[in-house]
Amino acid sequence: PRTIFSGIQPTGIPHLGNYLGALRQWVKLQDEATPDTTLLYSLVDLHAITVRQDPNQLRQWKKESLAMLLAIGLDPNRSIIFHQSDVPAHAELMWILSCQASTGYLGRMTQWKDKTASAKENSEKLKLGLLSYPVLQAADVLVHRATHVPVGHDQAQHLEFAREVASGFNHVYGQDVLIQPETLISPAKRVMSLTDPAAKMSKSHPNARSRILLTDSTETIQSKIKAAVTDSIEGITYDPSSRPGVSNLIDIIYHTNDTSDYASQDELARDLASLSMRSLKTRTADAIDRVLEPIRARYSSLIGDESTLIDLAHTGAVRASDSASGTVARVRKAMGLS
Ligand code: AQP
Repeated sequence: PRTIFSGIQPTGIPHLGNYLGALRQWVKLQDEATPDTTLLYSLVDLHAITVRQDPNQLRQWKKESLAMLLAIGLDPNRSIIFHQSDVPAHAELMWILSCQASTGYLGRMTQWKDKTASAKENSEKLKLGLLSYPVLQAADVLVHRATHVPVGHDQAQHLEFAREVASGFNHVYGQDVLIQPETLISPAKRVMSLTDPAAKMSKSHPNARSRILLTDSTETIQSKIKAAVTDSIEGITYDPSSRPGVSNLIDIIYHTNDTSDYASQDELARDLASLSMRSLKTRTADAIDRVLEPIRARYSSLIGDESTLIDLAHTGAVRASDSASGTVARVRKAMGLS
C-alpha cells in the first residue's frame, strides 16, 4: 500500500507554479489511487512562520488555502486535508530528528544558501527555524510513513535530506522505524516568474505581477501575461537558457494543455514559430484561463462557507493525528523515551 504526503505553505493564494508543479499532481494521484492508498495533504503553517507573519493575515491565508485545495479537486472523503499545527506530532518528531541532523548538511541546502546570500551582512539575524526548515519537512513526511511525496523541483533536495535523516535514524535505532520516501517530481518542474524569468514563480516575491494566482480573473491573467518579460528576438523558439521568458510561456502552454497534442516543448514551439510575441501572449493567457476558470468558480462558492471549512479542518486534524500516532510511538520506544 502507498501513502502519499505533500504540503503547501499557507502564505497566500497558490499560484500557477504551485498548481502545475505540485497541486495538479496531488489531484491526479488522488483520482488514480487504489483503495489501499492513503493520501495526506497539509497546509504547513509551521513552515510559514519561519518568516514573520501577521496573525490575522496568516489566519486568512490558512482559510483561503484550504478552500483552494478543495477548489482544485481534492476530495476530503478521499484525502486527509489538514493544518500542520493541528497535529503536534509533526513538531515532536521534528525535535527528535534535529538531534539526528547535522548543521553542516543543513547549511549546504540551496534554499538556505539563497536566503543567506540575499540577507548579506544581516545573515547573522536569520532565524534558526529557517535553517531547520528541512528537518520539519522531513518530520512531516516521515511521521505519516509516506512512501511517495509529490513536489516541485525546488523541494527535491529537501526530500533527499529526509531520506538521509531516516536512514541515519534507522541505522542507530533499528531498521524500519522510519520509512524512506520516494520523490515524485511533476513534469512541470519549475514555472518561472513573469517579471524575472531566471527565478521561480513564488508566493513571497514582492512583485504581485510576477505570478498568476489561481483566483486571478480573465482580465488579470491577460494583463499580467501581456506585461511578462520576454525578449525582442524575431520569431518563437524554445531555448530556456538564452530565451527564458519566451520559453516559460511555451512551457506554460505545454503544461496547461491536457490533451498532450505535442510530444515536447520543441515540437510545440515549431508550431508557434511564426507567431508574434503578442499572439504568443494571447495564446498563453487563453491556455491559463481555460484551466483556472472552473477552479475560480468553485473557489468563490467555497470561500464564503466558513462553517464547512471549519468542520473539514477539524475532521482532517483528527484523521491526521491518528495517522501520525503510530510513528511517534515507535520512535519513542526505539529511543528509550517510553
Ligand atoms: N515556480 C514553481 N514551479 C513549480 N513548482 C513550484 N512549487 C512552488 N513554486 C513552484 C511547488 O509548490 C509546492 C508548494 O510550495 P511552497 O508552499 O513552498 O510555495 P512557494 O510558492 O515556493 O512559496 P514561497 O512562499 O514563495 O516560498 P519561497 O519564497 O521560500 O520559495 C511545492 O511542492 C513546490 O515545489
